[in-house]
Amino acid sequence: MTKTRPTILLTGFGAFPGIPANATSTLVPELALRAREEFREHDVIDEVLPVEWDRTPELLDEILARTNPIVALHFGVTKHASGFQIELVGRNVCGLRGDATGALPRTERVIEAGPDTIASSFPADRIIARLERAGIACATSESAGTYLCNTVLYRSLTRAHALAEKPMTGFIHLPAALSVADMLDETCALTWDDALSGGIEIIAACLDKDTPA
Ligand code: PCA
Repeated sequence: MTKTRPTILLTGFGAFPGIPANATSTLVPELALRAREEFREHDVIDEVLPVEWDRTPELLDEILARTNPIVALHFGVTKHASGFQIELVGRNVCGLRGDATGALPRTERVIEAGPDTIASSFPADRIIARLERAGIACATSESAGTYLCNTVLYRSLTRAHALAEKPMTGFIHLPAALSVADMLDETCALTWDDALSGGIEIIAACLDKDTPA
C-alpha cells in the first residue's frame, strides 16, 4: 500500500472585473514552491481558481475531494485590506455582482440548506500572533464579502465541518494593490516578500511548527 503524505492545499484566484491581474494567481504558486522546501514531510498542492459563479464551486469541491488536505488555505485580494486579512467567518450569501464572464449568481445562498454563517477552522489567534511577531501587517475580519472569495470559504468550511478530522480551513485576503513590482502605496503595507514569508508563517501556524530561520 502506498503511504500518502499529509497534504497542504493552497488556492488563489484569477482575474475578475476591476482586477485584471490578481496577485494571488502568481503568489500562490510561488508560495507553494517555498512551502515544499519548508515543509518537506507534506505534499503541497496549489491551484488557481476562476472567478465564476457557475464553475468555481464545483471545481473547488472536486479539488478538495481529490486532495483531501489537512490544511486548506484559500487566498484572494480585496481593496479593503492593506495587510493580511484573516477571515474568521464564511457567510451563506451570494452578492449580485458579475463574475469574470459577466454572469450573476443563480442563487442568493451558497448552499441552500446551509447555516447562515460558519466559523473558520484555522487557528486565527496563532496566525495573527506569528504574523505580528514577524512584523507583518495583519488583521482579522468577520466578513469576507459576498463574492466568490466568501463562496469558496463557505463551501470549503462546509466540507471541513462535516469531516471527523476537520482540515484547518480558512481564507486570507491580501491587498488588491499587492504586486511583484513592490509598488507600495497607502493601500498596500506588504512587499511581495512579506506576502511570501507571511504565507509561510500562516502555514507554520496551522501545523504549529517553528518557521526555520
Ligand atoms: N477576490 C474576490 C474574488 C477573487 C478575489 O481575489 C473576492 O474578494 O471575493
